[in-house]
Amino acid sequence: MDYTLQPLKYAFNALEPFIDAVTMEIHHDKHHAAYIAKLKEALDKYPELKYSSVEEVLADLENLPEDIRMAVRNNAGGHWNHTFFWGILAPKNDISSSLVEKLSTAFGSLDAFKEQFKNAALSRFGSGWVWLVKKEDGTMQITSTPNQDNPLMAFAEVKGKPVLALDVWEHAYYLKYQNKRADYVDAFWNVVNWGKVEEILG
Ligand code: MN3
Repeated sequence: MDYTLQPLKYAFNALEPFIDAVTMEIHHDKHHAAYIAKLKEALDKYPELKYSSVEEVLADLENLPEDIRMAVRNNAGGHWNHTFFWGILAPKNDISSSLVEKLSTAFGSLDAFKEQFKNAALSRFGSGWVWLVKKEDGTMQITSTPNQDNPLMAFAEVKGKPVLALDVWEHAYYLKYQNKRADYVDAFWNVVNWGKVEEILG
């Protein structure tokens, strides 16, 4: 498995003023890097375990040796979640009329979708993530997970393919927004890479 931290496809300050450069740099270079290092450290204890991708690890958590299972769950989750998150952010954020239509069909309207997503972000107690998921039956659902769990994990409350994600750990917003998670969620809509979201949704 490749343990390289991929660079962002945009500059740390590209999402200003909505997500500040210092937060982006620490979040990517320190937090994300640490998840990768700790994942490697855990899996290195069992060289006989061979995985070719993070997805493969996430799908196999229940079969891991118990002494590394939680470390792998947290850190493979952290690695996957952050890689995904960087990909659905962008400084330019036009949303197509076809995606607005899909979200409106599923949630009532684009505003209603944003409202429900925000409510999920605000009601996640402590650290975690909010997701828009495409389920196996093709329908979309908003869900949230604690810590670094995600909808790809077998035990997730709502399973499916992540389409959009928001990191609601304090490290993602505290420098700029302090305790105002709601303001961070509102700002997030300005830096969503809707083109990418639509591509993933398929
Ligand atoms: Mn984070």
